[in-house]
Amino acid sequence: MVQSFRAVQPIWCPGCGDFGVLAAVKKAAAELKIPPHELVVVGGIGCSGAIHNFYEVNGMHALHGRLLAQAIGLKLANPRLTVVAAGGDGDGYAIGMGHFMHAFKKNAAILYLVMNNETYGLTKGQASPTSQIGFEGTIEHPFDAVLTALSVPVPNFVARTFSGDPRTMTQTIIEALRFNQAHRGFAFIEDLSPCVTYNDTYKLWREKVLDLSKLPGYDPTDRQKMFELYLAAREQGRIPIGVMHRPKPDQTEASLEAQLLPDGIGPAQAELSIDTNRGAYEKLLANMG
Ligand SMILES: Cc1ncc(C[n+]2csc(CCOP(=O)(O)OP(=O)(O)O)c2C)c(N)n1
Ligand code: SF4
Ligand SMILES: [Mg+2]
Repeated sequence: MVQSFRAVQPIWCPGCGDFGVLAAVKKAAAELKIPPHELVVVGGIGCSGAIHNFYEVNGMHALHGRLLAQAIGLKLANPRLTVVAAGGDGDGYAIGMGHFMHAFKKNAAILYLVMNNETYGLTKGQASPTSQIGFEGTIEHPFDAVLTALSVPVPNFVARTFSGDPRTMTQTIIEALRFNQAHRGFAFIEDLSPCVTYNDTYKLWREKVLDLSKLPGYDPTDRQKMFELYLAAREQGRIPIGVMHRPKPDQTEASLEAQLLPDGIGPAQAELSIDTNRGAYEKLLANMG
């Protein structure tokens, strides 16, 4: 259920990357002056998915891997809300994989923030879809969500950030939320958010991240060029970060809710009083008889 309540102290381990994400979301919402009652954070299942408990806005704890369906439903019920879905790599890319792929093509103007720590933190450190070969004995190749996102030919906003660089993360979230506010469509940010207890990758990731925006030829409006830069960075053993897709204004199409609800009013805001709708109710009752 959607509810408003008092935030509690985070239960995350000291040093968990998710603290950085929470702080960045708070700063971004403050910078954009989004009133708390107009912001909803939908959490997945996992350590990361508890994020909405630690922030005094509307919160919703989703089913495992189903946070995107619930977040898109919220946006369609009331398109004036700013909706942030936030969860883990296990939640989003394992049990939630089907919904993840479809979210890009649906293109509702919500922000999906994945805290990727390459493990299932909450259930004590098993391998997840993004785990490296050898982690907890896994022999499968890691899944790359940003590369997959780039392959969906829809003018979404796509980025990867690193909890070790909170300033860039905040700026990226601000840009993503502005993209949503303009009803330009779906925004996806994968944050590299280390699990200091079961998979402490801070040092390794600090060495390996490569901000593609610093490279010559960087152009996030050009999907083909971004693929080339991204794959070249991967081949050098680096982890690409930065905005990977930022459609030009003329590449934009109206988001799902803007197309379905052109007057900007969803069912949650509809006028349901008997007097106003008496004619429609009577017609309905007559058809039932
Ligand atoms: C239907 C269902 N299957 C499995 C679980 C057990 N489970 C809880 S959290 C989780 C994965 C958490 O990993 P991730 O999404 O990466 O979040 P993290 O804890 O790492 O932030 C799993 C498998 C569950 N709660 N519900
Ligand atoms: S177990 Fe890992 S992901 Fe969960 S709170 Fe602790 S450090 Fe964070
Ligand atoms: Mg995880």
